[in-house]
Amino acid sequence: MSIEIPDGLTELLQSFTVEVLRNQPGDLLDFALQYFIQLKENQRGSAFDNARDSANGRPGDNVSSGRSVNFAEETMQLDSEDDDEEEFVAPVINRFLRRSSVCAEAFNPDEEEEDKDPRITHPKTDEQRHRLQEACKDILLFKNLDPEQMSQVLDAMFEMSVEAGEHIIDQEDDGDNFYVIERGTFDILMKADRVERVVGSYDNQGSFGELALMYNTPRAATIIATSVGALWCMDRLTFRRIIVKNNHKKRKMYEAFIESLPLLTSLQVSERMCVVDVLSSKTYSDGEQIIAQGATANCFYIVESGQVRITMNTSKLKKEEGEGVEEEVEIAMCTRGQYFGELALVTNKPRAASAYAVGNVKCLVMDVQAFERLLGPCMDIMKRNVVSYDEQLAALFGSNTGIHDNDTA
Ligand code: 1OR
Ligand code: 1OR
Repeated sequence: MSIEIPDGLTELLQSFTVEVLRNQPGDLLDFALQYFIQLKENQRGSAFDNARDSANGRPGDNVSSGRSVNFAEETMQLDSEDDDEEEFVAPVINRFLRRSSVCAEAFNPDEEEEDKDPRITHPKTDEQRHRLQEACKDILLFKNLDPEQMSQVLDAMFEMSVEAGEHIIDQEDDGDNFYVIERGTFDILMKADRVERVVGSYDNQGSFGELALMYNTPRAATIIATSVGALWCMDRLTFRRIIVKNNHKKRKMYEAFIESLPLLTSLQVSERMCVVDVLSSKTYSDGEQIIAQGATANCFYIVESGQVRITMNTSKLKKEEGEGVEEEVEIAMCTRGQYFGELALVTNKPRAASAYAVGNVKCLVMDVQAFERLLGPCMDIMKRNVVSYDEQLAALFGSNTGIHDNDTA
């Protein structure tokens, strides 16, 4: 008796097997269920798209559809040999399907199959790409990427508009996307002992949602939009393929330096590695201003190489009128392994002094949220320094400067 193999069965099983190998799901049955449901939906969707497009007499356009992601925009750049396999289109298992148990995965980017992952591309107009580049230019997690990696990151990102009150992330959920803020304000909320409170906020800049993707943990906080806004999102797969791989290299590169820093001695080794994950290296040329006295603070710095001159504008210190001319005086010099820019983050005040590069300087930079999250145990050392600033300030200018009042809460 001959058994006939139905048309498409081999391709169906092959594609399913590839997705299983690529995603390494914890629950195979659950994954299979989601995979085949998605496949069916894709089939229905493309039938709908074909019908709509032929009715309109044009292929689907690229105009972003606002809050909801336009799935029809997404294209997969598969290897050229895959191009002629038109009959069977495997569903993409990434942001479409929320993972049931991300915590089961180990943090081992070496095991992730970089070259076999499909590249995800969301086509963009020139105007969208320009806005995306602007939003990403100060994102610390992107600073160490090479141009090819950066271009893959930009290709993979997609736009999302949000309304005030909208929950972008809920604490304890699985992580699906990483978010870069184009505009809008957002609150960071955390639950402790069943009480949820606001622990921080983002104001028209920054990024969030990296932790669950980096460490395969549930979301550590809730993020709620407090105004209308716009976000750029990166799917989990692309984030792991590019950013997590890059972090792995970064750890190797900075391990010895980070271990040598007196400031971080109160942290455990694993905590110091988490510090490396969120640090990025920035270079400054001779004379370039790194911090401006009086500015709002959002970063913390560790000198990696070169020297940083800290100066204070004395006119802002002397409160009584007619006390001499305005003068920018050098108050400290930071060299490799020393840090600066902690004071304003600890006191929640504007920058107390300015910082300038002397010669070519490299600094490791951390944003305020990571500073608060990771450097709590180092606060004692920092506070001791702040007390010494106060003493020196009082010795130089008297006790009426008010710069460090009520600080180190
Ligand atoms: P995620 O993937 O865990 C929630 O999803 C996101 O909130 C998280 O990534 C971070 O990007 C962001 N602690 C934990 N997560 C924070 C924090 C934070 N700030 C922002 N996120 N903080 C510690 C509070 C004790 C800092 C608060 C300013
Ligand atoms: P920030 O966030 O206020 C400027 O940004 C940084 O300069 C500040 O954090 C410190 O990290 C750094 N007083 C105030 N800030 C100082 C001082 C300082 N030295 C370095 N910074 N004093 C000098 C003490 C040797 C006292 C002033 C006389």
